[in-house]
Amino acid sequence: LIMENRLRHALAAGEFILHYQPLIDARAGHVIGVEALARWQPPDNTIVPPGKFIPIAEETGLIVPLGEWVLRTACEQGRAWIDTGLPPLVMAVNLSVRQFQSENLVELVQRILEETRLPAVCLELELTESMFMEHAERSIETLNRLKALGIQLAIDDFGTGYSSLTYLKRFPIDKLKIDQSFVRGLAHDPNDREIAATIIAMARGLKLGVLAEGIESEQQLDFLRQQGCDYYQGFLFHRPVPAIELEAWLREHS
Ligand code: G
Ligand code: G
Ligand code: MN
Ligand code: NA
Repeated sequence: LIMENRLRHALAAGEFILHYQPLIDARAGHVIGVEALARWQPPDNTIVPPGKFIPIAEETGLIVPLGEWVLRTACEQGRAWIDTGLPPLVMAVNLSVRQFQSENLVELVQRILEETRLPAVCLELELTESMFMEHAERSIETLNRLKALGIQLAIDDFGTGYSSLTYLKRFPIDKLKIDQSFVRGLAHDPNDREIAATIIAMARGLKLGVLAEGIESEQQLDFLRQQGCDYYQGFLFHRPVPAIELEAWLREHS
């Protein structure tokens, strides 16, 4: 309860910030977008990672106003970058289970796109497999309505959930993001190599884009390149940083 009140106060006081991490096109080598990642910066100037507050926000329902703030702020930033003359970048935003299941998600996304004037094609929502475990039919309907807005849909942490793969053919998904737990072992773990290679081949077969997260080394990158992975993300390219710290880099790499 103390934490809930602190988070509620933090949202009202503007203590949440977004960091942005580049997404890289494997063939062209340039940046194609960024992922927005929430951080909490209390007045003592420490930075609290999302693992410490997203679960609590999710339990208490505060994720709904917080998620709306994240979505609006990310879309505003995407628009601001276009207005400074950068090419349109993908703005990838994480959704929580509760946000995905909320009644007015589609209307909210539509309203924020209109208010911020971010082209719909620039917005990519990151979903997780766990969102589809219950209420599959309702999930399909929500996803179809989101797609009808013109946005992109990605599955985050792919391979770590417990859901069946049937949703890949039934749901309007654009991209798979291979979880970083598989990327970590690519240089030395034959199982991780097999899993990553299989996800990439399956994505190609299903005509889905595929991105590898958490790339930290050249060895990991070499393997992913050999397998034909479409997009990269990880500290090897850039850490998540505030918008202001990324702008020059985006200009140089787009
Ligand atoms: O940035 P970091 O690696 O610490 O993020 C940890 C986790 O927090 C990731 O799984 C990421 O998806 C999640 N996360 C980051 N920002 C947000 C957000 O704005 N909303 C939701 N729902 N999850 C987020
Ligand atoms: O679950 P999700 O994909 O949203 O989580 C993204 C998280 O991964 C972010 O919190 C980000 O800080 C973290 N991250 C991004 N790149 C790397 C990386 O190369 N190595 C590690 N360890 N974490 C990373
Ligand atoms: Mn993510
Ligand atoms: Na992930």
